[in-house]
Amino acid sequence: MQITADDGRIVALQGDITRLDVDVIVNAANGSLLGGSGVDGAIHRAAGRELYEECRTLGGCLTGDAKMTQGYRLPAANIIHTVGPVWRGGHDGEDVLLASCYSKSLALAAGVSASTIAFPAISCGVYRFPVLQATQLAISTVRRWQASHDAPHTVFFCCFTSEVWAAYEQLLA
Ligand code: AR6
Repeated sequence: MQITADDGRIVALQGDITRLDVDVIVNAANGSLLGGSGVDGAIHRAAGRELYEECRTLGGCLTGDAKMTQGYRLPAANIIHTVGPVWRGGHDGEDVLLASCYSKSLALAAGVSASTIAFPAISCGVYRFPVLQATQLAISTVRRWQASHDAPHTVFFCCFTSEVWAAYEQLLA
């Protein structure tokens, strides 16, 4: 199932991000960039050992920042690894940091002229960010980017849980 916004530049869909045939997928990583659980674990398993080897050369990543690697065994040519904020109640700059994950990832994707990019629900798993708030922030940050940039043309929000899917369904319907 998927929902496409009127202008065709935002699509929400259900599924496993490692299977998507897009130019770039985004990973919800941690500061070490050396792998973890959740979507991070799935991406490292699917891309293979070479991804880990490249990540070791990157020197980690700050919260709210993003770094790009090759996609290796994934259909996607590149992976952008971003580090979302841990939810600490909302008074610790979480909104600004999460928005930064989306905008920095979009800028890196534009830098390789990506036409399509897929995001997981950054910070909505282990990092416990409230799903509806994260979803609103993701859509508004992407819309702000798209208002002044042609690339990436289409942004996919890949929903792995029914809660995340329900939030996008509510906001895009
Ligand atoms: N495809 C798409 N989304 C997925 C997949 C998948 N294959 N697997 C899980 N998700 P999380 P975070 C969803 O915990 O909250 C890791 O250990 C998941 O259901 O992966 O940013 C990192 O190394 C949820 O909706 O990321 C960090 O230490 C969303 O992806 C930490 O977790 C994000 O959940 C990052 O925590």
